[in-house]
Amino acid sequence: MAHAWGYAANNGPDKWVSNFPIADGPRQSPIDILPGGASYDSGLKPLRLKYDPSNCLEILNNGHSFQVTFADDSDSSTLKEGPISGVYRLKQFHFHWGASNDKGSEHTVAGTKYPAELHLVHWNTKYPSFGEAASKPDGLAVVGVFLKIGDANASLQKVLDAFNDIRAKGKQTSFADFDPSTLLPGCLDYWTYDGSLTTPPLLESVTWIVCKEPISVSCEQMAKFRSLLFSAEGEPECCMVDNYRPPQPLKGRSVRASFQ
Ligand code: SG4
Ligand code: ZN
Repeated sequence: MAHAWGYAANNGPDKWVSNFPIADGPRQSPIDILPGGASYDSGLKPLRLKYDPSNCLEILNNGHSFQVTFADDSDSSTLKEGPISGVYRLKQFHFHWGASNDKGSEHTVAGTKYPAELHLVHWNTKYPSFGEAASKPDGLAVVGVFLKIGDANASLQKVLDAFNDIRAKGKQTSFADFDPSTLLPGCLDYWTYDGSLTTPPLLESVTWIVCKEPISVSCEQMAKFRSLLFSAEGEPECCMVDNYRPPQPLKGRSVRASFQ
């Protein structure tokens, strides 16, 4: 991989292994979720999500995706229960999406790709910081939510309306008073498995919690995602699309379902 990692032919997911050998590791993400292969676990609790809109800080184009970041110096925005124990704090949320509506999600369900996938990233407060947690086997918990084409999503629109200020890589702007729970589906049934970050450094530290029920997004809203740029200001413009890693081998892991 001659250049920094990305999603192009010369630096994309197939090339990551040369700089990040864990790309071929035992618990890589995403995966293709086979609903028939997931085992119902009656011991899995409902997710307890508590988000404080006043923790929402800013929105940033990092050249791979855009993310909305949260103040994480107290336990005011947290994920508890579900498949995890202890308290995990919300750090940021971001999305992955396609150049067209037939692709874009990282996880797939029996081979079905959704046009986009939302990731809410949380870290285990038994560690002192996100940075320390990110390399521990139980350090992170990411809630994944699929987006499917349908009605326009009013909550998502608030996020998309900030895009004019973050079109290019490295741009950021304040983004206040947003409640990420407004992006969750009505039903919080989920699949869960042990996995990794889906981008370099691909650390095997993520308890994945993938919601069964998608949220809706309109075609016009998907077009807005595709108006962001991978490139920085002054560089040749390169649209931010297809910023997803394809499914990785399950390698004997179990996928559990919170629902029957
Ligand atoms: C996206 O590139 C985010 O913008 C990254 O956030 C994130 O990295 C990366 O995806 C991997 O996260 O839930 N898809 S994922 O496994 O959260 C981290 C930042 O660069 C470390 C902060
Ligand atoms: Zn992600």
